[in-house]
Amino acid sequence: MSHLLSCARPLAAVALFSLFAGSASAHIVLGQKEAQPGSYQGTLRVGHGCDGSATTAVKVTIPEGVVGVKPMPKPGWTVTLETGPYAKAYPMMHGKPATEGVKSITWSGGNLPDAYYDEFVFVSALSGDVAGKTIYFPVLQTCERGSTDWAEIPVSGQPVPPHPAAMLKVAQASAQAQPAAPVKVGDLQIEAPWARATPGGAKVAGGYVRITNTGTAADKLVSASVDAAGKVEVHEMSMANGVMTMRPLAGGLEIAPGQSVQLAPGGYHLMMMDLKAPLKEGDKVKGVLVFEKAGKVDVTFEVRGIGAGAPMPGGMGPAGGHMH
Ligand SMILES: [Cu+2]
Repeated sequence: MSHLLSCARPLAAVALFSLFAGSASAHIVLGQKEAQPGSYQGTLRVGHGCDGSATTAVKVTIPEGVVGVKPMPKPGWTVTLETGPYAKAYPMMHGKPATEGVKSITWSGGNLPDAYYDEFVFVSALSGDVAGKTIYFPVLQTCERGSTDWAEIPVSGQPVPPHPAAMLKVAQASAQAQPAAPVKVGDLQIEAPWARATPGGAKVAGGYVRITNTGTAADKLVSASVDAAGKVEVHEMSMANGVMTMRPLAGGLEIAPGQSVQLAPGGYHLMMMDLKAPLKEGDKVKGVLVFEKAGKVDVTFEVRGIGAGAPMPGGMGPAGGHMH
């Protein structure tokens, strides 16, 4: 940047600088902007002062629904808490419901020069009330000269305001907590369809479901499709030379009368291939299962975290091709 500035004419340099000042990296933000409901460590990143003046205090206001807040002490700074009643009682993992707690944390008395960067940390619990929501932590930054109130709430479809509050996107409560009702088609009952999340841009994902045949004749799962994948195959796992491998199931997966077949990690599964986008925990993936007799049935796969489901069977090595 200094190189750019030295080459640019003074007027252009000013324009360039204000552009940078308005960019996201210049705001006070939370280090982790997406979280699951439950425990959350908030790290406020302060990357500059107020128009060049050193930061001497940082006050964060805790939004409703964020409970059990505790600041991390910071050498050289004095921590002050403001507490008060919550709008309602929040059930806590341990002990009684929380009816009151920390409403704001102020770190003061320190000195963070404009040229330096620092982090201000607290732990908290994200209650079910904020699950699936985007919440905001207003931050008041006080400096040797002046202050900046990072309290503006962005409105979707509009440009980000100049001084936005720190944003946190809270995921929906986990899929396991709310199993979908079984779907019936003919004599078949389809339960708990789910798929594994694909962090790191994997192009394949495992899909799982429980199928019960309540009739008197066998049926077969012959094919499947999902909106999110170019192609879906029904796979089986098998041991070959001590290594777990998988292959498409020729002729489909039979569901005998009176039997349940559980597609699960390490066993039968739907191989979702050529994914159009990564599957993220909390997503819902619409698909269709096709049975020989019962016909087509619409299902919705709940996407769960990478760690979900049964552990991988022993011996499954790189020859397995993909993880599930
Ligand atoms: Cu497979």
